[in-house]
Amino acid sequence: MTLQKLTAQEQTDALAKLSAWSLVDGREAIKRTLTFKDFNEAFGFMSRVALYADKHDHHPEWFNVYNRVEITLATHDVQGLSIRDVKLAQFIDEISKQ
Ligand code: H2B
Repeated sequence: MTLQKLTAQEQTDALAKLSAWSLVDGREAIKRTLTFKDFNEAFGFMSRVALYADKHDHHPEWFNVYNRVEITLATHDVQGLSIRDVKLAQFIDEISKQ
């Protein structure tokens, strides 16, 4: 089955469980900012996300300054949100426990 864009209802249901994430203005994407103790912790986190992204062929858009990581998730292939974004967001929440 080809990758599907989430329906409006599926988006609402997914976001209800991803309380740290919010919709990006003017774009079908979700975002979250995480703050760590220092750069070492932030980059360790990014390394774990990078391994997940490589394995699942689904990659975050992100921006890092020292201990802060701003992450945007979207599925370019469907120009919106898909189950892959939900799974990546869940993984990020699990490993960061913030
Ligand atoms: N990451 C994200 N976030 N969205 C995509 O649509 C996507 C991706 N597509 N990683 C993958 C790579 C695709 O370009 C490759 C060819 O599988």
